[in-house]
Amino acid sequence: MSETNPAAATGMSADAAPHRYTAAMAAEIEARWQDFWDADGTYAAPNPEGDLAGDPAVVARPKKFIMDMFPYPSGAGLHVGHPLGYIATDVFARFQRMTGHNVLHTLGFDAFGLPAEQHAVQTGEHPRVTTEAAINNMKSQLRRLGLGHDKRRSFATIDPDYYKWTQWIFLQIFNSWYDDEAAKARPIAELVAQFESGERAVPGGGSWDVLSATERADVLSGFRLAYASDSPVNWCPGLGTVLANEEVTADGRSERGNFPVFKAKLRQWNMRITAYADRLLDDLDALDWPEAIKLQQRNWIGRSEGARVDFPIDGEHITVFTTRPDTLFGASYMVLAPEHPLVDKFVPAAWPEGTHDVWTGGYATPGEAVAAYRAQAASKSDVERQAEAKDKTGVFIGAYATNPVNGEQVPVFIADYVLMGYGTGAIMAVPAGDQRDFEFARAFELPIVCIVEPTDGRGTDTATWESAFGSYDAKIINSSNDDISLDGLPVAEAKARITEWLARKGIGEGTVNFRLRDWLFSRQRYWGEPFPIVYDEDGVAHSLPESMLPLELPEVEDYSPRTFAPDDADTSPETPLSRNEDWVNVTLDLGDGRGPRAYRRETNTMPNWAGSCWYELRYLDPHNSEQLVDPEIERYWMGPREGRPHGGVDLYVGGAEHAVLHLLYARFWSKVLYDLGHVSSAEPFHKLFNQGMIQAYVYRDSRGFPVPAAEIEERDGGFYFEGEPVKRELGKMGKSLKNSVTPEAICAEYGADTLRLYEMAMGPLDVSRPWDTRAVVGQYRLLQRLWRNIVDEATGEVTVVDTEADEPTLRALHKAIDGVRQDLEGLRFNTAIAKITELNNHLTKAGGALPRTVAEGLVLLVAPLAPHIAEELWRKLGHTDSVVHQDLPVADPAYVVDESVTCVVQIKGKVKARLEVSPAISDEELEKVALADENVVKALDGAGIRKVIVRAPKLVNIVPA
Ligand code: ANZ
Repeated sequence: MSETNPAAATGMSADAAPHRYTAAMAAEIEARWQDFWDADGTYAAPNPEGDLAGDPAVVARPKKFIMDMFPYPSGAGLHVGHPLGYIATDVFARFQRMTGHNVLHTLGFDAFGLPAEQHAVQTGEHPRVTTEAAINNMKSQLRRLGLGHDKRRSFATIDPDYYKWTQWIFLQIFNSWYDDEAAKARPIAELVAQFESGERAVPGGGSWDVLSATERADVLSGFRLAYASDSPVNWCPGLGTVLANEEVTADGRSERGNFPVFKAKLRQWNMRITAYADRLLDDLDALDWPEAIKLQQRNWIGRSEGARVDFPIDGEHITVFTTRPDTLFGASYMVLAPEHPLVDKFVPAAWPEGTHDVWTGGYATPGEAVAAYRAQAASKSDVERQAEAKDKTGVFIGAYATNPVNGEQVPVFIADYVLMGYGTGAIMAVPAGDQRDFEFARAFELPIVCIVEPTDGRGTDTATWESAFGSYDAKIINSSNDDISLDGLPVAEAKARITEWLARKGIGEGTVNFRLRDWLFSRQRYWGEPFPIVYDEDGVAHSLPESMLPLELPEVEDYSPRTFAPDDADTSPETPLSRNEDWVNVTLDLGDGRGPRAYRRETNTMPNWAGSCWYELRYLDPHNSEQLVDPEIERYWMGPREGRPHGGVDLYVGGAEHAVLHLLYARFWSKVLYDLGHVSSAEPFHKLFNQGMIQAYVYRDSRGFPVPAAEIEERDGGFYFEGEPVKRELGKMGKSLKNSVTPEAICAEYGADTLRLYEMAMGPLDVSRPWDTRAVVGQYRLLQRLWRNIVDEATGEVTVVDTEADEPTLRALHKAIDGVRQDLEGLRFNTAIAKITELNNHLTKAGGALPRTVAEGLVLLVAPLAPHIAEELWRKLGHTDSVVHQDLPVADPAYVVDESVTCVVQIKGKVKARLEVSPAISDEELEKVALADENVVKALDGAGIRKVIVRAPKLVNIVPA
């Protein structure tokens, strides 16, 4: 695949140097050590107890739990972009092992997923078959990279032994409720006990014992952390399933596959993640995550402080949510979401006297106008409805409400810019302060009352305004009644005062509103975890007892979900599981004292996110058949420590695309398990790091089609394919852009150690970088020089001597040790490699046989990055135990500090400053340092410079102009 033959590239024939480090030798060394590590269990991390318990001395060390976001086993296999993060965590894990830690590092597979299922729909082949083949292929690809995984701890989410516990956790969530007072989840049985004893009033009134089983189930459903409900959901006909809000893109399409998404009313399972909104926000503070990801989570959760205010209408009231109760005196109309349930109640038979023409939409009656507008709104996604730039539409419903602060009659509209799913689904419109209201008011010729004194000089005559005015620094005006005045107050104070007034009058209260919605948790798919839920003849949902888990997926003939018409309320999607009557209809004894009965199984499956919501816990205790995880083992690996109050994985590396999906869901499950006492960690991942992407050049012909990148010729700065010029751009790596490079190809050409070094040397880990196959050879040469510094290429014998190293070599060695340690700790692998390269070059230049201590130091430094060659050299140096568990050397500070010399800086012959500089400093560098010195700048006092005479490292003489 590459033009360069590495043996030829070094200018010597293989015969002259039979023991040169070549691709063939790398292949042999790497395979041999990989076999050894597997057989020896070199990477087995001992647990404090259980079947993976091991050496207590190792367990006594500080622990490090280092994880990758586990991969979906794609049928296409890995290209060189995929392992970037896996190599990084492996280097870090090796470094931690060599600095006294008990390191848990392994990798499993997130294996339920759409691609295998779509393949099954098309071909009838069981998704398990394709998925397992893909897992095996990926395992062998990963093995070739020499990753130090504890393979005893690997699993796939599709293993029934694993999803048994996913189902078990679902039941924990189903069987619990959120106690707001205690601010935590509790078993639902404790809520039932409160209803029974009367300690808690039954919602809707009445006593618990007179309720029927169905009525009780309905009440509990309103509390359970997992509940089924009929609600408008995101229905994606293209995927044949409903989707969570997190899976719908900003332009209202499916994140996967980019299909349009519609709203449909369906009975679905939800997770009450909203109960945890505050804790999900608050606990972010103590996590060591990139600020950008924290911000995305904060925005997604979207906490808004404001007030609910009641607007009287026809002896009832409409409650609005506003973040600006201070603007109440400027509320000149109201808007309800078209779907708002109260609308129908207030729509009169005829338009009131004097109704403005533009308010009616041209309809003869309010009823017709409302019906027509609703139909129009239903066909749009939330995003389309909220789009900033669009013209505001709506209709008057024919009724007026009363503004509670000034008694004014305000017309009530429905308009699609108000969403049912946010706040109360109703707003008070303040056109002077809110741009959407302003545009609406202009379109519908509604009054715009100025209630904030503009600070931008536009004046208070709103007729001349071109937009709403919003500023928290401005003062409130035109806002008083007999009882309260906000005039002259700044916004924050006015908010506080009016909120207090509303509460006192019983017409409103301060409230916090969240953007976060409950998590839609069921899918109409085959290839997911079945719900451990059955329904009795009354439709009441029951949990399966733990003894019936795992509930395995049945064999089916047809994997496709059957779609339905989203606008037809009588149809519903037919799930692949529902066609299996034998599996669906069962007689079971649930052990609840009711004896064997007929039940119908839930036929939806869980979303793909379920398996990744808790997998870190299973790595800890993967074979436990009695418990999800032994609490003592969990506490050891995940429990809170100094500086990490919520516990969690010590390092979690993965792509930034999971900011609100996986990372939010996993945090939520952790908190439920924590509340229920199953784990000691309330957060799954203490430190998160997002690696950059490996990009690749895409070459396109004159028609814009990608052409194979491997066959491009470069000459005179241009690129050619079959003689024709092509254009080069940066893009993703992959089959469709014909620019994939496989790790196997690079391993065959240079070896896995070279590939590892190259990926780590390409740049800082969090930055995206273009792959360049031609540059890989640079790291290969580094390893060849390393080898040659220790091994005689003619005889294969080590050349080290048992003499003391000279001073410059000791300095070079200890500086490298010091720098590499710091860089590896800080995940700066590229600069660590630069320091090793520098040391290696120093040794090459110095010539002669290396002192043993220097050779060993060098090998140990290389070991985390290029473990195979390091293991080989370590053994050649006479050691009988693996390099993997050696201690990384510690730098002797005496050799690390730079010797420095004092440089005198003179201006017009007078000494103005003395600088401590490196003896090796260049004239240019020294001039820069001298001119930037504070005392020099002061002495020059702005005068120009005629001439600078530099005699590095001791003297700088400045002649001012
Ligand atoms: C009056 C007002 C005056 C408002 C003003 C804003 C500025 P966030 O910050 O996102 O929470 N709103 C409330 N519920 C809504 C819904 N269901 N659909 C669309 N808009 C809704 O925004 C809260 C503000 O968005 C609320 O405060 C309300 O408008 C609007 F100068 O009330 B405001």
